Amino acid sequence: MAHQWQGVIREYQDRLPFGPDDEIVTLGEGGTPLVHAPALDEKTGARVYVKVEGVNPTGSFKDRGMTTAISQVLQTDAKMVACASTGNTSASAAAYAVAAGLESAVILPAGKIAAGKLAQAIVHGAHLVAVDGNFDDCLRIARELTDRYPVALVNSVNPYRLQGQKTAAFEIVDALGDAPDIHVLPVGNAGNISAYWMGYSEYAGHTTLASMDETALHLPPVATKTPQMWGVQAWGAAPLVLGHPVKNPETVATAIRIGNPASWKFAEAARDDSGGWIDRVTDDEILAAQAFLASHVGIFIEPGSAASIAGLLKAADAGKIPSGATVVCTVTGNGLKDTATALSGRSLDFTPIEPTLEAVARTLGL
Ligand code: AN7
Repeated sequence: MAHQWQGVIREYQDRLPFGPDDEIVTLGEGGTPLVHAPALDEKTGARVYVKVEGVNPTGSFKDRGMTTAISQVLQTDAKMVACASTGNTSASAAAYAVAAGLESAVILPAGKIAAGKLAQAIVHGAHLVAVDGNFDDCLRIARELTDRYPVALVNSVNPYRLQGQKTAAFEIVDALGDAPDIHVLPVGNAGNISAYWMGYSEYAGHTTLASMDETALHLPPVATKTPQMWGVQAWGAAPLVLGHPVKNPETVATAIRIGNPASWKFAEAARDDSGGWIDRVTDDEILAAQAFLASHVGIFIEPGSAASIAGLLKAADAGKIPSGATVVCTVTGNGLKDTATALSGRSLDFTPIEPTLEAVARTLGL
């Protein structure tokens, strides 16, 4: 029978705080590929899958949480949504606001947003505010703004965001038949690691700090276990590794350039309750991992996403990956959002040659 994927709210409605008659806003998010990556098996001795979130409608995992957050806003009087963002949240909020018939305001750290993400906010008609500060400053302002004015906050401190994002864990268990042994993902504001842990836990029949009581646990368990959660931060933006906020976070991976994560407590609980850890990787390791996935697996991801692959490879080098373990790495955003970083440091020669077969063949060394 013909079936088109209905977006995460309809696909997982019995596990989300929406009824069948509630009006919802969706762009068809979720249902993303879980790709087996033999090149990563070879590097790690495990069986490694990559959850490719860059194929979501706006090119990142944020869409899973935006369908739920914006659908909940429809139940209120708010006519405008707002968020602080390192880029992907603003792209997603702007797009889903369009679909909902709402206005959007995005508060961004000036000069630190990848070009593709900025273009998305602009073409979707967001009110753009560039602040002379970092993401943490922007989030403080977004919280104050939405406290003071009739504007709804759609950052991941809005609990509906994590509700939507937990569906990625459901999809992985549905695809593999059970939870993996290890789940690796990049950590910035720490919402996603908290959401995955919630999803895995609810599928195994228990709740977490981030669960919303009325929705969790009225269904039989689907998974027999939960994975260890391994989080990866950028070296210069690693508050959860250091155990204290970082005042001036810096990394080439602008998506995760965050010094004081909002979901700090949830992320620590995900780490500790799952028996996992949170580590950090250097910018060089991030860029090498991005290049490796592009050239050995065939998936082009943004630098922030590459933190998970870099963390996996670092753990493999340290002998931390049990042989034969099933490992899932979430790659959170599409490489096309930030081509400048992907191409920097490469020597490219685009000098045109004569328009003949001979000249082309000679150039190809054939
Ligand atoms: C590609 O868009 O915080 O730990 O404002 O864009 O849940 O914050 C983005 C974060 C990982 C980190 N990968 O996730 C924003 C924003 C990509 C991201 C993260 C982000 P969280």
